[in-house]
Amino acid sequence: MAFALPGLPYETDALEPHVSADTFSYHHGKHHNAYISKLNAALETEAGEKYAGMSLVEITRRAAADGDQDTFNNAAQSWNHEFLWHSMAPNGGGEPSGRLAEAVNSAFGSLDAFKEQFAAAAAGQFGSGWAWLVATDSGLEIRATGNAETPLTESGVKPLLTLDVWEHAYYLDHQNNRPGYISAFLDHLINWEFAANNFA
Ligand code: MN3
Repeated sequence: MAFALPGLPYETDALEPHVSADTFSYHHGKHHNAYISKLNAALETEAGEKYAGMSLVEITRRAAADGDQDTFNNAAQSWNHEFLWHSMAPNGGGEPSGRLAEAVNSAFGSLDAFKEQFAAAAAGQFGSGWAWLVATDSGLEIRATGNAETPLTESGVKPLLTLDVWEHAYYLDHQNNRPGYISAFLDHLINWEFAANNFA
C-alpha cells in the first residue's frame, strides 16, 4: 500500500504574504511529493519489505534504528512536511492558552523568551534542517535538527510544532532572509491550537 501526498489543511494562498502560493506549488507539490514518491519506490524494493504495513512514524523509527539512510530520509521528510503544514495556520501567531501556555512560561519564562530562543535555534541551524518545539518528561524544549533528522527518533520526546529552515521553504518569498521568515512564522503563522492538541 503506497503512501499518498497528503493535502494541505488550507488553500495554497491562505498564508500569503508570508508563505506564497508559488512556494506551496514547489514545496508541497514538488518537494514533499518527491519524498513520498521516493519512499514508495524504496518500499517496493526487496530491502523495503520489512516495512510492510508500518505507519510513516514506524518506518521512520525503524529506518533510523537500522541505519537505512535513504528510507529514513524520505520517510522522515514525508512525516516532517505533513507536520509542518499543520504547524502553520491562516491568522496564526497569537499566543497559546491553558496548559500549554503554562508549560511555555514554565520552560522559557515568557512567550517572548520562547520566540527569541526558537528564532535563535532556527536561524542558527547551519544549512538545511528544522526547528522544533517538543515536550519531554522534564517540560518543553526547543530542538534544531539537520537535514531530515526529526525528534520522532528520540524516545520520550513528543513534537508539538516545527518550522522548516531548508532554503526551499523560504527562498521564493524571503530570499536569503531566514530571520525574516522565522519572524513571520512566529508572529503570523504559528498554530498554537495544533501544538496544544499534540501536547494534550
Ligand atoms: Mn521542506
